[in-house]
Amino acid sequence: MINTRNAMHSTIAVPLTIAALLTSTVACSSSTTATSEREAIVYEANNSNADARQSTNGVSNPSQTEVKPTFTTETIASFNEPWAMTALLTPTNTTKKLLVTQKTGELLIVDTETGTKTAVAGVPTVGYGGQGGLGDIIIAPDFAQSNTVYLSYAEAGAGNTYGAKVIKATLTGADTKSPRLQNITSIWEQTPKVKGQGHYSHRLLFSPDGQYLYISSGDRQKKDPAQDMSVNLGKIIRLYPDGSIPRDNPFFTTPGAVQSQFWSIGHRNVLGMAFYKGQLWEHEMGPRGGDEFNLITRGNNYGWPIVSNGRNYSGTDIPDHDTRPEFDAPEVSWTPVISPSSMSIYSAGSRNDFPSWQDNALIGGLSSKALIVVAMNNNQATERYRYDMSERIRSVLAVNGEVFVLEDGDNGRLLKLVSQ
Ligand SMILES: [Ca+2]
Ligand SMILES: [Ca+2]
Repeated sequence: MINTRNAMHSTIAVPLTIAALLTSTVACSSSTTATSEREAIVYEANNSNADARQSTNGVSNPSQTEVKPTFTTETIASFNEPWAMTALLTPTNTTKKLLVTQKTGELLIVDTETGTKTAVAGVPTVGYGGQGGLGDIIIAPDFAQSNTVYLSYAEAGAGNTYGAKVIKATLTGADTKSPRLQNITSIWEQTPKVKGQGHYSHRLLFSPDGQYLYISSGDRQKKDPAQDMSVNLGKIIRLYPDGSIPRDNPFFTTPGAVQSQFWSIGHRNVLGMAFYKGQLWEHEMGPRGGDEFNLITRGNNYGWPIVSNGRNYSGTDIPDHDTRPEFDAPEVSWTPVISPSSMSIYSAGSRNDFPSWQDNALIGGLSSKALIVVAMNNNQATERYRYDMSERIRSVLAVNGEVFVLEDGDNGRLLKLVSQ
C-alpha cells in the first residue's frame, strides 16, 4: 500500500522521481510521529539549466560528473513560514539541534532527533509582511564561549516604511525549556527605510577567520539605490563583529560615511552568501531571467540595475553584462530563473552522507522548487545538476556531512536528506 501523501507526490508533483517505493515499510507504518515519517520518494538529479560565463567552465573535479546521488527525505518538523536555519553546535560538535527562524517573528530550537521545537523568548518585534519579518540567524565564531548569536529582521519605521536591521544577542538556556535572547545590541540597519516589503536580502555571514561580519543588503525593489554611494541598499556590507567599520574597506572615507560600510555594490537581492577556499560567493535574484551566481571581489560593481542578463518584468530589455565590461559579470546565470533562496557548501564532517557533493554549493530554489548543485573551481563555477523537490525550498543547510532543507510557506517542513 501507499499512503495518500506519497501517492499524490508520485502522480502529480514529482515527474522525475522513478516511483514510490512500494515496498517501504515506513510508508505503511502506523506511527505518526514526525521523526519516523520517511518519504517514500526517491529524488534523482536532473540536467543543469545554467548558462556559465565561459564555455570552458568545468566542474572542480571531473570524476564528480559521473556521480548523481539519489536520496529520500525524512520529515523532522514543520514550521510556519520558516526563513533561515543554522546549526546550534553542542560541546560534542554534532548537529543534533538547529536554530530556525519563522518570518512571522519566532525563533525556535529544534531537536533533529526528536522533532521537538522550543521557542526562544526575547525576539524583538519584527515588521512582518511581504518578504519581510524575522530573517537570518547565525552563531558567532566564539559561540561556544560567548553564546552570542546574530539575527536580521525587517523593522517598521515612520510613515509605513521598513528596513532590515541586524542585532547581536546572548542566547541563554539553549539546553533548557525556556531559552531566551538577552543583551540585545544593535549592529547595523538599512538606511533609509523605504516603503514596500521586498528585497531586504539581510543574509549574514562571518569570514572564515571570524574577524568580519558580512551582511547582504537588498535594493528594496527600488533599483537605483544599488548604484548610489550615499545609501546602503543594494550592497554587500563588511563590518567588525561589534558593528564598527574596518578601515581597509574599499570605499572607506570616514567612519561616519555610509559608503565606508560597502564591500561590493550593484546588487539586487542577495539571499545566499558563503566562503569557499577563502573566496566569497553569493547568489542573487534577477528580474525576469538573469539570476546570478557571483564571485565577490573587494570593491567591485556587480551592475544592477544598469545591466542584467534578464529583462524587466514589463518585458523591456536591460542590457546584458557583456555590454558593459566595467561591471563584474556572474560566473553562472540562470534563465529561466531558479529564484535562489539560500546556499550552503557541503563538506564532510564526522558524517559524510553525500561524498560526491564535497565542496559543492547547494542552493535552494523557490520558483524552481529545486535543490541545485553548483561546483566552484578557482574563479569559475558551473551547475552540475539539480533535483526537483516539488516544493519551494526556502533554506538549505549542509553541516557536518549532513544536509537539511526547509520548505517555504505555511507548514513548511524541515527535511533531512537521506542518501540512497
Ligand atoms: Ca549583476
Ligand atoms: Ca538583459
